[in-house]
Formats: sequence, structure tokens, C-alpha cells
Amino acid sequence: MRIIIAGGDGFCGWPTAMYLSKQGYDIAIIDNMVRRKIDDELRSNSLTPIASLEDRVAKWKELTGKEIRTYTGDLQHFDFLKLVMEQEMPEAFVHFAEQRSAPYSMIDREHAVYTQVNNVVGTLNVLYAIKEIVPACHLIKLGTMGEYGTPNIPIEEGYLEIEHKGRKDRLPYPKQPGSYYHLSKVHDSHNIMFACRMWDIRATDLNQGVVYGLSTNETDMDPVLTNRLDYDGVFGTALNRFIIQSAIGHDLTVYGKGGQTRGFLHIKDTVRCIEIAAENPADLGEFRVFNQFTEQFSVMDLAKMVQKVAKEEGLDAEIANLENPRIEKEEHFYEAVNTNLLDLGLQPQLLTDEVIRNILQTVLVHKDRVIKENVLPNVKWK
Ligand code: NAD
Ligand code: USQ
Repeated sequence: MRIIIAGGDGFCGWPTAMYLSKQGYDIAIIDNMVRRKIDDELRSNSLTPIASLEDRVAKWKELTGKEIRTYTGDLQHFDFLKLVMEQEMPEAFVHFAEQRSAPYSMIDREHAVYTQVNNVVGTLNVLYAIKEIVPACHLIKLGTMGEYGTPNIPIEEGYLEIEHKGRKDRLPYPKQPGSYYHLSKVHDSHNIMFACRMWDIRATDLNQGVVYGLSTNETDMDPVLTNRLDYDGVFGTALNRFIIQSAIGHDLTVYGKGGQTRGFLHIKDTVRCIEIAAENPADLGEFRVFNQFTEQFSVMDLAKMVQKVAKEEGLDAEIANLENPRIEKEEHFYEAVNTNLLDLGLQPQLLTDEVIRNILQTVLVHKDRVIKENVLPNVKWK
């Protein structure tokens, strides 16, 4: 199967490209390298040193004999995208290529506008490119669990059976996202659903939870294949941040009361979920939604788990309840359904002390690269 991976230089995209290439899929990457430029803008870095995309794919070819073709360009530029689509004629298009940080989208007006234009226009262009060039191509789009927010009823997979004034319907689940970034994903979902209805496009929206870890069997094959690992207050995410904080003797930065509960999954499960979606395409005209996470935790649960493992490794990690820079519920009901991917064969890598210890050991190797001033959050919602 020919698959394009847009955003294939990023944290989820690079391990996915290698994993699918190893499984025998024919892979091409599109990326405009903006994530590397944002590191410069924020005066930040990946905790792990990362090779250029050129060096990554050359090393991959050297080690496996498999070629991953690369196209450097922006999904917002339709002429570029069209040329790549005509050249590759993909059967599946995996779309990771968006600005994915909630805090980045909340820095100021410019960053909110950039996030929404980049994400919404990029996805619209992908939809038009599929319609015009490869109408049977399966769009596998990364959405986010944060599209739903934290409602006081269970979260279903994309749709809700509703009975209203004696009538019934299956309607899109109500969305209450918590940042301009998360909102951009809601706008994408609406646009994709519309394109499926209008043009018979087939699409799977993967509402992914927070991803932790950084290593897969493929990234571990050689230092040149190492994945990026974000730790700063803008791009770092909850569990990975806590592990890195414990490694450098920083207090674990739980925001507010820490009762914020989210769905989480290991990066190894991200790559497998993409394969499962590709192997089981949506029907023509179907807008299918999978909730892509394996377990739910509150941020305080995670901080306590990290604190325990760190202590066993001789590291003292205090939990600090920082004033919450975000506007969000800190104690709430949370119960989300995630059976679609499990039913299709996902066997989750669950979070254990051993998994945390493994990530911590990798982090300790690179801990001197941490720019300490970047650890505390500095973007406020209001
Ligand atoms: P990332 O920032 O590491 O990777 C995204 C990649 O897309 C980067 O390499 C970037 O250069 C590229 N990109 C961005 N805009 C582009 C454009 N217009 N044209 C071409 N390339 C572009 O992010 P990630 O953590 O790998 O996330 C990938 C996707 O998964 C995102 O859509 C994100 O919203 C979603 N997601 C991520 C997580 C997580 O915890 N990391 C959780 C849920 C969903
Ligand atoms: N949090 C802390 N301390 C920290 C960092 C975060 O308490 O140091 C809290 C946040 O306040 C929030 C929760 O942890 O309540 C999750 O925050 P996060 O930064 O780990 O994740 P989020 O901003 O939601 O975004 C990340 C990815 C995004 C993806 C999303 C999945 O950056 O691309 O869409 O996770 S989800 O959360 O399911 O929407």
C-alpha cells in the first residue's frame, strides 16, 4: 500500500513512517520542517539530539534497504501538494502535519491565527487533493480527545444517539474544546465530515489522547533514528514533562489541583493504531471516528507514579501544585469510550513503573540538554 505521511518529521510521524516502512508499506513523507523552526522561535530544543530528515531516511535505507521518499513543503501550498499527490498516487494519506500545541495557540492573536490557518487550510487542501486526484484514497487524520472537552456524561466515539421530543438521531458528539489549537481540530472534523458527505471521500478521524514515551523498536535501531522529545512549557506534554522534571531535580509541575483527567497512550500504540486504521479503511463516504487512547489518568495520578519510580532510582521529585496557567476544570467526571481500535486488534502497551523507568533512563542520558528556564509554563489563557 502506498501511504503518504504528512508531518513525517515530527514526534508521532517519524516513528510511524519507519514502523510502516518496516511492515512493508511504501512510504513518502511530506513535512515543511516548521516544528524545527518553532524550536528556534521559542529558544528551545528537543531533549534528544535529532538528525535532519535527510540523514534519518539515509540511515533508514542503510539499515533496512527500504526507501522513504521525502517532500519538503507546506500543505497550505496547494500546487505543491497536488504535485506530490500526482507523483505518489497514495492509497492512504496519514495527516499529522499540524501545529499541535495548545499553549502555542494561546500565546497571542498571531499564534492563534497561525494555528487555525495552518491546520484548517492544510486539511482543506488535503481534502481537495484527494477529491481531484485520488478519490478512493483513505484519509487518516489525527484529531484529538480534547475536541470533546470534559462533559459531565460519557464520551462516545464521535457520535451520540440522541432522543429529543420523541424523535431519535445519531449526531456528532458535542464539542467543548479548551484552546484555539483544540478548536482547530474541531473545525477540521467538521470540514472532513462535510467532504465525506458531499464527495464520498473515506476518512478516519483518530481522536488521539496525550502521547507519552519517545522510543519504538525502530527509533532504537540507531542514534540517527532517535525521536524528538519535547519538555518545555509550550510543547512538552504531561507525563513526558514529569519524567524529565524528575531527572533534573525540578518539582513536578502539576497545574492547579491536578484532577484534570485525560486519555493517554504510548507512542508504540500510536504507530500501531495508524496501521490498524490503514488496514481497515473507512467506506467511501464514511466519516469514521476512533478514540485513540489506551488508559485514563489524572495529572496528579501521573505525577505520583513518576515520583515513586524516580525515588526508586535515587531521585527526589517533589510535586508542586502550580497556579494553573490554563482555564480548565481541575476536578471533573471523565469516562471515554475507546473500543473501536481494541476491537480491530490493538493490544495496548499499558503504563507501568517499568515503562516510566525506561523513559527515565533515556532521559537521564540527555538531561544536560535541558534549558531550565523553559521548564515552567509561561503562556496563560487569560
Ligand atoms: P509535531 O509538531 O512533532 O509534528 C508535526 C509535524 O508536522 C512537524 O514535523 C511539522 O514540521 C509538520 N507540519 C506542521 N504544519 C505543517 C504544514 N502546514 N505542512 C507540512 N508540514 C507541517 O507533532 P506530533 O506530536 O507529532 O503530533 C502529530 C499530530 O498528532 C498532530 O496533528 C497532533 O495534533 C496530533 N496529536 C498529537 C498528540 C501528542 O501527544 N503529541 C496527541 C494527540 C494528537
Ligand atoms: N498539565 C499539567 N502540568 C504540565 C503539563 C500539563 O498539569 O506540566 C495538564 C494540563 O493543564 C492539562 C493536561 O495536563 O490539563 C494535559 O496537558 P498536555 O500539555 O499534556 O496536553 P494538551 O495540551 O491537551 O495537548 C497534548 C498535545 C496535543 C494533543 C492533546 C491530546 O500537545 O497535540 O491533541 O495532548 S488531548 O489532551 O487528549 O486533547
